[in-house]
Amino acid sequence: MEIIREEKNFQREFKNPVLTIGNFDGVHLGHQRIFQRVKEKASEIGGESIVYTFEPHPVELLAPERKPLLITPLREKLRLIEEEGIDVAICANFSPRFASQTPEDFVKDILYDQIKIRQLFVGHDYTFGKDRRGNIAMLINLGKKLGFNVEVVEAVRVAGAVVSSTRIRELVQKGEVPEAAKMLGRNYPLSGKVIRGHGRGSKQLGFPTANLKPEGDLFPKPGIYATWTYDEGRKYAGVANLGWNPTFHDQKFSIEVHILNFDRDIYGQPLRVEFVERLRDEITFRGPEELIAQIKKDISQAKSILKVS
Ligand code: ADP
Ligand code: RBF
Ligand code: MG
Repeated sequence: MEIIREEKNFQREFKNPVLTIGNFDGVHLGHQRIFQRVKEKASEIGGESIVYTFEPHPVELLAPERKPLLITPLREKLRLIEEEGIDVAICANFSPRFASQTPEDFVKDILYDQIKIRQLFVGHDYTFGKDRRGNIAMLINLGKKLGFNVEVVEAVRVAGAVVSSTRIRELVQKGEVPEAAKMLGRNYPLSGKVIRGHGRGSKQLGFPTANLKPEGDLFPKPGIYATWTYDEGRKYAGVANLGWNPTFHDQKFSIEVHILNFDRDIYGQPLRVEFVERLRDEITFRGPEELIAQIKKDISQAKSILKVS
């Protein structure tokens, strides 16, 4: 996939561009359906499939008090869009200058004159621009006036509920990670490098935990989870703890994973942890013995959830 980081003056012409526009945070099942339509259309007319997205998330600039925690940091989002089989991702810098364009000017100057779209796909609830003035009706009208076709892709539902980035954020923050996974089409992950803690996991408890410095800022509800951890392309079952280690009066919030059947020094390495199911809240135990007994129970519960022995 080609990644273009400018919004204007593209270095080349696009061949029969079929484009969709949006934030696509999470690249969830609804987004995936839109990308499939774009790809189908592109292959039908021998054109290029293009996803036009923004960085940072427009709401961050337009209404900072409502700034969403991202499901997918930019790098992860682009990787997932590439996995969908899209040819080109255009990532426009959503600056104050960019935001000051009217929706009509943006569509005419950039999408129509510069990129020369003739086919546009949008999600069922797509809005853009200040006060959400850019909407589907406006796009359809502009399309008729300028000469491009707009197709609206219907919502995907999971157990009757419309799949949306907002809903997925809520589910993650409530610890309902299996429900989030059903909407995402994959488990909710956190990626980051392994950092140093107090060294207590291995020395005092016999359960070393890789402490993660996460890339994103959308965390599952604090507590204990069954997880899959990816290290150098290999997948390991495990148990993660998100919280403050109250038994040891730690002040700092930490994200730690004990990886099963694993014994390696991985300080400084990148790790990806997927949250499969929440087991319980963090508890203040009277001492390490009680905590150790509980961790053993957590591990056996996680094994049964992950179907490993
Ligand atoms: P810290 O407080 O620095 O996190 P720990 O005592 O929790 O120290 O040990 C964690 C470190 O041990 C990890 O960062 C990793 O390098 C190593 N390690 C070895 N085996 C495991 C395992 N099974 N799960 C997690 N980390 C492990
Ligand atoms: N610490 C707590 O204070 N309360 C807990 O309930 C708790 N549960 C944990 C469950 C698992 C599976 C793991 C791996 C750790 C847990 N911890 C808990 C964190 C523990 O205090 C921490 O890993 C060590 O202090 C080392 O950082
Ligand atoms: Mg640790």
